[in-house]
Parts: sequence; C-alpha cells; structure tokens
Amino acid sequence: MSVRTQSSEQPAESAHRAGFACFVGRPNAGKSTLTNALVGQKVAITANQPQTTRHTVRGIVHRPDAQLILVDTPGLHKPRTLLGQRLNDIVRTTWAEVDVIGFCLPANEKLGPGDRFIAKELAGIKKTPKVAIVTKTDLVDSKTLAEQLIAIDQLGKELGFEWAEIVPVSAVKDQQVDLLADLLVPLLPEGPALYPEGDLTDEPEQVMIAELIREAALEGVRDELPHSIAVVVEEMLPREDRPADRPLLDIHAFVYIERPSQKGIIIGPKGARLKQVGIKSRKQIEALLGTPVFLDLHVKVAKDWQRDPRQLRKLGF
Ligand SMILES: Nc1nc2c(ncn2[C@@H]2O[C@H](COP(=O)(O)OP(=O)(O)OP(=O)(O)O)[C@@H](O)[C@H]2O)c(=O)[nH]1
Ligand SMILES: [Mg+2]
Repeated sequence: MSVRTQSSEQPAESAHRAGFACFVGRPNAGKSTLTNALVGQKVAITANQPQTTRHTVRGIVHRPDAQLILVDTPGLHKPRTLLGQRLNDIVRTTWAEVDVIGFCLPANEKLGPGDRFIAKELAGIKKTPKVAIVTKTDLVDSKTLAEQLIAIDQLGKELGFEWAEIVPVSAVKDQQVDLLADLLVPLLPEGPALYPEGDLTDEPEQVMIAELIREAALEGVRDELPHSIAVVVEEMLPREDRPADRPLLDIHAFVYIERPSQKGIIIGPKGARLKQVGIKSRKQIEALLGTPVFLDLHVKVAKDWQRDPRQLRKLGF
C-alpha cells in the first residue's frame, strides 16, 4: 500500500498535461467541498445534507504544468425517485469519460454498504486509474485514519484492483489538497490546456446563481425538504435608468417546492426566512458577478416534481 503524505517527492519536470478527474462517492462524502478547495474558489455548492449536488459541475485547476478539470458529480446512492435515478445516470455516464476517478471516502465514517456498492462499480472500469481519497481527516485521530486507510486498501484487493494512490485530505483545513493535485496530474494525458486561462468553471452564470440560492435555502431545513427544493433563475436584466457608475442587476428567481405544506417553512414567519435566504445568496451572487444585485425571490409549488418527468425537464434535469 502506498499512502501519500506531504513529504513525498515530486516528479521531475515533464510535458504539459490536461485532462479530467471525476470525484465519486456516496452523498455527503465531501466531493464538492474538495472540488472547491482544489479550484481555490467556490464553483460547487455544499451542504451538510446528502444529495446536495444534482448535476455535473466542472471546476478547473490551472497550473504551469497542467490543467486539471475536476468533475464533481452527485453522490451515488440507492435511487428512490426519478430524480435519484437521473442523478445516478449522470454519475455513471461521467465515469466513462474521465482520465482518472477519485473515490471519496470520509475518514470519520466506517466503510459501509454504500461505499462497497460504488467500489464494485469502479472495479468494473478496468482502464481508468482509481485514486482513493480519504476526506475530512480533520475529524479523526491518527489511529482512526490509519484503520480507514487499511480498510480501503483491503477493499480494493477484495474487488481485485489496486488503487493508483490512497490520499488522506482535509478540504476544510486545507491539508494535503495540493498534494492530491500533484498526484492526479501525472495520471492525465499529455496535451495542451482545454479551457481558457482564468476560467474556473464552465457552469453557466444562471445555473451558478440558482445554485447559490438553493444553497442558502438548504441551510437549516431538515428531513425531506432539502430534496424538495429546486431553484430556477427566470430572468436577469440590468435595471434601466441607472447611471453608468451605479448599475443594478435585477434577478428574478423561483424557489420550487413539492407541496403547499412546505411553503410556510421556506417562507418563514412573516417571510423572515425567505428574506434571509435572499440576503445571504444576494451577497454571494454579487461577489460572483462583481455587480450590485436586486434579487426577487418567489416560492412556487411544483407538485411532486422529483417524480414527474415533465416537471423534471422544466427544472433542468
Ligand atoms: N470537517 C470537515 N468537513 C468537511 C470536509 N469536507 C467536507 N465537509 C463537510 O461535509 C459536508 C458535505 O460536503 P459536500 O462537499 O457537500 O459533500 P458531497 O460529497 O459533495 O455531497 P453530495 O453533493 O450530497 O453528494 C458539508 O457539511 C461539508 O462542510 C472536511 O475536509 N472536513
Ligand atoms: Mg456535492
């Protein structure tokens, strides 16, 4: 087993490389947080709830020696709804296309059936190198971490393959994040950069904005409600009659939920909760766009949208 620590030697200078690494793992494993840490900026929303990511997000890491495109996917899980099935399809399609797969396993949770399920699927993809990434190492002591590393090594052996690397990281504490990039780069094919310098993601602006609103709306909601929330930006227009040095961008967005009974929770007493969601996401949107924003949020019911193909399509799935 080769477990990497910061002291490992770096490879000597070689040709420029560019390619795709896909992060997989069960929901809540820390894939999106790691993507953001590697990119150095928020390109994917995160939350302490499973199934936060709902589509593939590409985050781009620019280095002098390489361009590493990180493909952050939804967590793979047992689907219970049509949305769940779609999410799993997204993940599996992505596997076929990438140069290296990073399997994220949280250090603070023992390997479970969900991890084995994914590892088995990975075993079927023979050609692609697989890196085991032990996430959230800041949450455990060194003994627990060591046990987890051994268990992961064992898991690979049981399924008949060898991990290209096993790397412990903490995205939150920024420990070994750069090392992970150093280890992924040599697994990419040689070639020129695939995205323009400075691009950190290929997410469309409207999608990023809708995601920032969804992230704010997710905060503090429980049970089934997080899964019921979808956000769509309907319109973005520069406000007319503004002086050139004081522009304002009007953004109109809908927060969709599945049942009328969920409306009250999202909106809160006298609209207080929705207001907070608006304030929080507006700040982030302004930072993203670099311009002042007026954010107009409306809550709408899209009955059982997670199970309804027509509604799913309307909401972009
Ligand atoms: N302490 C600690 N928490 C982390 C770390 N990385 C992620 N988390 C937390 O774990 C939770 C889930 O992180 P995400 O990045 O959203 O997980 P994900 O794998 O993208 O989840 P899905 O999109 O739902 O599949 C969030 O509350 C993160 O803050 C870490 O390195 N240390
Ligand atoms: Mg995610």
